[in-house]
Amino acid sequence: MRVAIVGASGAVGQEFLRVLAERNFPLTELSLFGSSRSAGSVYEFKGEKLTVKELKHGDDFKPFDLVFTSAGASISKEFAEDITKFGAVMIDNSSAFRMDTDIPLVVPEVNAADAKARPRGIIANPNCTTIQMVVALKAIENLSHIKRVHVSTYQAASGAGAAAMDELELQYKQVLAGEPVTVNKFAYQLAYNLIPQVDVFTDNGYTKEEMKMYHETRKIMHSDVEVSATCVRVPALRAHSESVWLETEKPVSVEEARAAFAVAPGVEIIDNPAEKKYPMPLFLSGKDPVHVGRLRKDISNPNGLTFWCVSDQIKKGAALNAVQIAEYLIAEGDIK
Ligand code: 11C
Repeated sequence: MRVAIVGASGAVGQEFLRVLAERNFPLTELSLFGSSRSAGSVYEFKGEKLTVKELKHGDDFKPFDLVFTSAGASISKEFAEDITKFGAVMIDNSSAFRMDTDIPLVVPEVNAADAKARPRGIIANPNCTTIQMVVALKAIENLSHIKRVHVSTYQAASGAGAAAMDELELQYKQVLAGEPVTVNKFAYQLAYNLIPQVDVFTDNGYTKEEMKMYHETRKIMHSDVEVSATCVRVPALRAHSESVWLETEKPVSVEEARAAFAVAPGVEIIDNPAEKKYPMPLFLSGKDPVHVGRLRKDISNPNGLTFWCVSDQIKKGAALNAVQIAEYLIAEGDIK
């Protein structure tokens, strides 16, 4: 398996290197591509030094079977043809193609088989907030159809990239030193603050991030579920958290939901209020699962359940999900 990563210097690109090594992904060759700025950077993979090549139009992707892209939607659109024209499967972490009807949008725990029908050779990786929510929702959907979801997200700085994480750390230092605070990556200072806006606003008053949660959840789950999201940037570093209220067609008890989460692929329960055990982003960065806790009956709705979940945004929210899609295709013998 000859593999390439496009956007290798970014936070997700770097996570691809770690995840591929950690999972001993069956590759025979790994090449890194990036912008002219990151070309020449050297990264280590399993003891070998790899130099980032500049991403250019042409035939550079001819040797590859599989290409992970994470360099933003405009780069994905611009280079999709170059990447796929010789038969490579492109697993794209950007929002470029997610809602195109001929592009599968895949979370392996939910709709792995969708990855098989890819007329353009492209599979889209969903938005990080959607990925963790649908992994958890699937467990409940198996018990009774979910009609409605209300969700508030608590999104770490990592969602805006490595430079945003650096800026958050810098802001804390600057505030404590009484210095002027650097604000580049978000509309406002994030340190000691919460910002109830992720991405730009759309005409209906929701942000693009919130509308991604609506549309992507329906596409991945093949569902008419109604989703109303409020997405908030919080001063956590790299794991996103979500508060989820859902309404099922038939009532589902907490015991049934807990039993479903216990066996759900990709889910780990951390839920013992008596011992103050619940998922928290500080302690779950770098972990694979979607962690679910604070599970309880919604006292305002007999068909309602509510829970809290936390997952590493760069890992399951991006690189790990993409690698799991590739692993699925390999297991199915569906990649050349
Ligand atoms: C954030 N969820 O936390 C965003 C980042 O559509 O892939 C990922 C945006 C996307 O800022």
